[in-house]
Amino acid sequence: MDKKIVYSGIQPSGSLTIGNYIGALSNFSELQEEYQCLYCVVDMHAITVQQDPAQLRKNTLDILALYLACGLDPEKSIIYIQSHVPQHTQLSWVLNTITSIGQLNRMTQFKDKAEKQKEIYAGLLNYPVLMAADILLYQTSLVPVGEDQRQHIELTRDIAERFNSRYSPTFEIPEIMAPKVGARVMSLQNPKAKMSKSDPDENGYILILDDPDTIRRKIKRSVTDSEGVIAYRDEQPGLKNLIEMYCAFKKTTPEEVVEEFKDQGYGALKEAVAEAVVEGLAPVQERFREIRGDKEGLEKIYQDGALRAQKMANKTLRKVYKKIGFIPFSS
Ligand code: AQP
Repeated sequence: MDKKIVYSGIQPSGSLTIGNYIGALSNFSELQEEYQCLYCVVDMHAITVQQDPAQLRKNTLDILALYLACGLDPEKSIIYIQSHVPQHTQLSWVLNTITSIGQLNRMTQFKDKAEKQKEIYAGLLNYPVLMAADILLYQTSLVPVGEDQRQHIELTRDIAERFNSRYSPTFEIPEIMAPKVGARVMSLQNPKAKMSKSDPDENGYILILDDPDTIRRKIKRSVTDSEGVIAYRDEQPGLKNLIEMYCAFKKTTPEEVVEEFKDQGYGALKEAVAEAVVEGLAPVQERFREIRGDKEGLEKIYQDGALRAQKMANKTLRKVYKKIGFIPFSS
């Protein structure tokens, strides 16, 4: 039997945070044995907010190198760059014609991002439709992403079901696969908002590539509360976030962390969290430096990945075009 398909992507809209790492990237490699995985750098998503071209190029290659540094194996997984596979935008156009504007307007991420823009462009509103195309093109069963993407996956399922019932079964209906711990890492400065790579306050996030002193400094400065009690509860969101970060890196549970630190102050917990993050990221950072320096090696991987992805994507796109009544064209 063919392996089930896993699909995920990360935007090169900045340098990756430990939110991206804990919520998504760190879970990718273990899926490679059981599933056929596709991991994409979604550069077309990134341009839904303005990007500096040189920075976009650098961020794209950085993410590719981070994929490999986190254990993705190009022999097992298809690793590629979204703009190298035109079928994503081709399918996205078709899906736009069966997606209601009302539904897109209700997307939380759209509302959050639109608030920060002087002018709102159509690409930002249509972002989730492109994401639906990314997923549906490959007949994906599972999408490993953070909790912030749940609404987009629900929309993807709606769109797929609409297409399937209007024409005939065409798309696999995908499911979200969010991690148990760390599905929503929060900002260190505002623990009610998610940690984001495009946060203008750099003390709000920790980058995967931050050096140890920066990591320690940011965690030391993180916002907690004045309760003075180590507990894992919603009323202490800053502390809750730190405990979850610790759990993600140390593979332990919040209850065990509370037990371990209950007689100590916030300072001791912060120090332990910082050391866990520094230690957890060190091997990834080391491998990243080696891989990022090998420009030709990276190029070979994304070229090969794009060809393999195009082949799979074309199969679905042909079916879709035929079902909606487009005249087949063979070049
Ligand atoms: N704070 C987070 N906690 C857990 N998971 C997270 N992810 C992002 N932030 C957190 C997960 O990372 C993957 C890649 O995300 P993305 O770059 O495609 O888009 P995003 O969710 O919009 O991430 P950012 O960091 O917030 O980017 P910007 O600031 O550019 O919008 C996804 O699986 C996501 O769930």
